Amino acid sequence: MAFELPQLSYDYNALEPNIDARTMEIHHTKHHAGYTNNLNNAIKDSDLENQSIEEIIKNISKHSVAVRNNGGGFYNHKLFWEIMSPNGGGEPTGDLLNAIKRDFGSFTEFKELFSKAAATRFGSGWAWLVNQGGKLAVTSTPNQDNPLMDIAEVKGTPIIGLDVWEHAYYLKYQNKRPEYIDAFWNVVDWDHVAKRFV
Ligand code: MN3
Repeated sequence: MAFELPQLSYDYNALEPNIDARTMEIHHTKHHAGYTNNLNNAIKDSDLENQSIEEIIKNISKHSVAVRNNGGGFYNHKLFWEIMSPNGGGEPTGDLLNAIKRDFGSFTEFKELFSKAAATRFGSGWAWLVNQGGKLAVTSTPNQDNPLMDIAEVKGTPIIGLDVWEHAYYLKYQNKRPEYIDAFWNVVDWDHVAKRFV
């Protein structure tokens, strides 16, 4: 059974002005579609065709580089679209906010830590907020790796992922990655993130 490119729950221009429509369209229809097709080609006629993307990723050290790169790319972008919304921004509430305060001191300190992880990830990669069995942690990964992978330095279940590959921001922000990171906070869907935390 082949993996399918997930549809977005909002239009390509819905995250303007924080993320521009052209970037969203190319990112979804070219990049994410490419990872999806390449993943399907990489697992064709193998037993991985019967596994979920989570199962594949958790045992990534056993699989090919093509499965690692494209399986990661498939999973990471699916999560990325889901944790953003045109009605996003603001601050989390409830259990998630309490956990952020407990593990990072305050929401502001969490944002600073996450933004720094995103800004200082050298080259292409992702910044993450992960759940480590109830405890929250911030980390980053290179390329299309993610914290579910058995090869990850810092492991956990991703609840926020921010794509900091240049293809995610270059059309609008050029080399100003920190401005893209600042804008990202305006579109984070905290209701969805809270569901992933539970
Ligand atoms: Mn990307």
